[in-house]
Amino acid sequence: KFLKQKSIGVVGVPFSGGQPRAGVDQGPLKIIEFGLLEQLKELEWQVKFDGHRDYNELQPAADPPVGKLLNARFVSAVTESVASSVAAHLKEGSLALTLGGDHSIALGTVSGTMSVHPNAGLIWVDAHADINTPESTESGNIHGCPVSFLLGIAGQLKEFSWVKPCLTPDRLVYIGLRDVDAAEKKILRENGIKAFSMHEVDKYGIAKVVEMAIEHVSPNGSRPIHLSFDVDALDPTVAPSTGTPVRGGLTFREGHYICEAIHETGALVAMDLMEVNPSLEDDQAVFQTVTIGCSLVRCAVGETLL
Ligand code: HAR
Ligand code: MN
Ligand code: MN
Ligand code: MN
Repeated sequence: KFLKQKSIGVVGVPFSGGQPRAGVDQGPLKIIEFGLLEQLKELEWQVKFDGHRDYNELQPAADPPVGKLLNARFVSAVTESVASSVAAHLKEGSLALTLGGDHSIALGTVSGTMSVHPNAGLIWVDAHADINTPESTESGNIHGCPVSFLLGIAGQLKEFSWVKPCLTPDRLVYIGLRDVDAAEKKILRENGIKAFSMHEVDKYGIAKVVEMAIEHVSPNGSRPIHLSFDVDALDPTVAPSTGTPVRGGLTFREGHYICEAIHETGALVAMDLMEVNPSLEDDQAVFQTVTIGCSLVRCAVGETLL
């Protein structure tokens, strides 16, 4: 519907500067090593991948905290570059798939999507709301903040002068939340942002939740959809290798169902797969996490059970 061809542009972002745990930068390399690109080709997608860019060349010589924010200049430079990579794929009419890396990268991916599809809806699947502002963040980790920047409720920082508020609260919906800071709850409430926490998943079931989520951001697939999937939305028993696991998450099937249902809208234009950290937990856990990451992507682009 919004794509010109059955083609996927893959953006690998080996970057961890939005949070303190090393290893999440190895996520994209591992995911591709596990064969994701071949799997996509088997699903009859044309795949464009130019190799992993070395984002370390964008690291500034000095990057002292900006207020509480850590690595602000580095995050800004990387996400600006990611935004243009995503936009380039979308302009060609391809689906943009971004592999993280930490979730600060979504500041770039969503900005890129909105620059090409200004009315796109954003479905944010995560244990966390990632909507802290530079003022409200307690950790200073920018992976907890990208949504506030996108909404323009963060206040302009000169280090992020390239960022344009490109998202409105009515085009944003969350699924999977269960670890939301008090300040974030206030932001969600004050901006009337639709959020389906694990409580709603329990209450209505995943099928109803996804239906309501899609209806909110893209009724009948009428608006392009950007899916930003943080693997920590999944329960740590199914996706253990991630930096901030939280108990009580989505099951294996619930995670896949979200991707399958979004595929069925025919409106998906961009997807992020974020926060896979192959240096956490044992080999078996890493295998499980990377494998599920690959299968979530496949379902989002049309793999079916039958
Ligand atoms: N809310 C906390 C903070 O702002 C924790 C943030 C998130 N961790 C993530 N993002 N993995 O989804 O620091
Ligand atoms: Mn996140
Ligand atoms: Mn998270
Ligand atoms: Mn927390």
